[in-house]
Amino acid sequence: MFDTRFETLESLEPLKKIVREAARIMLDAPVKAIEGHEKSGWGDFVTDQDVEVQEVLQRELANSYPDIGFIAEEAGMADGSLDGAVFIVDPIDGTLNFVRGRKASAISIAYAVDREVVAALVYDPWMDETYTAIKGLGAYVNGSPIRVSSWPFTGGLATYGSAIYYKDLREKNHEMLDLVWDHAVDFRRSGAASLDLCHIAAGRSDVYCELRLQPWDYAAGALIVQEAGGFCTQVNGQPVKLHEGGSVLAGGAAAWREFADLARHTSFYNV
Ligand code: LIP
Repeated sequence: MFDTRFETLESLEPLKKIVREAARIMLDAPVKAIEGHEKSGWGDFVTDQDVEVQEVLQRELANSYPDIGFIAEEAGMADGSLDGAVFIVDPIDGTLNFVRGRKASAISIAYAVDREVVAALVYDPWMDETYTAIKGLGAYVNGSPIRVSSWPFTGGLATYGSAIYYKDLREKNHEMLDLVWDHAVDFRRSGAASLDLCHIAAGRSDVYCELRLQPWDYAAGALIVQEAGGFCTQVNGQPVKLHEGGSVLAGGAAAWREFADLARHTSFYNV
């Protein structure tokens, strides 16, 4: 069943308003007062602001859309929570950047119906850039259409992510970086997957890979890339997973295909 709730770009305006209100918490937080508390291990942080932003989003979304479920990073994913219509939310994607005063973090909201994302919004409060997409209606930043680049992986600008707290992925990450080192013109590591994906969608970089993320990191960004004419899948080409975390590979057709073909011969292809 395709939900008609978000059928036009204008229908996203109430979401934008809610996100901008919540983002004030990030913008107004005096950096010295931001304390990161470790979650799953060294380097995986949550702040009071993550929880506060999430609480505002959950309250305001429930007020405006009482029949839509809510899944978020700091609340986890209960069984069955993906059934029907649901928001998949990362209240602050790029938390470690936020803790350290590095202005590379975003609020990410995906809207899924029957386990398919059909609308997406990522807000970068530092650049005041709102990325949006509705399935079949294209992708936009601040209302202007965006398209992925046509650069191939070889000679293109690569972006990647590698959460150091996943010690089991050490060798696979090194293998991924070797691939980047051998083919890309250069690489960047932002620390916020949702922004990495939006920059792919806007053609500001050409390919992005990260071996282990959570659905709230990429659910919105994946639709934005796809609606910008790109591909966003797991490294092995399978659709990204919403019920659990997994790898992410995104890019325009040329870069995505070249990276995926090269990755086929690596140990991280089916990570
Ligand atoms: C972050 C991701 C990033 C990844 C970090 C972290 P968070 O999400 O956006 O790409 O490399 O390790 O997982 O935890 O800041 O929401």
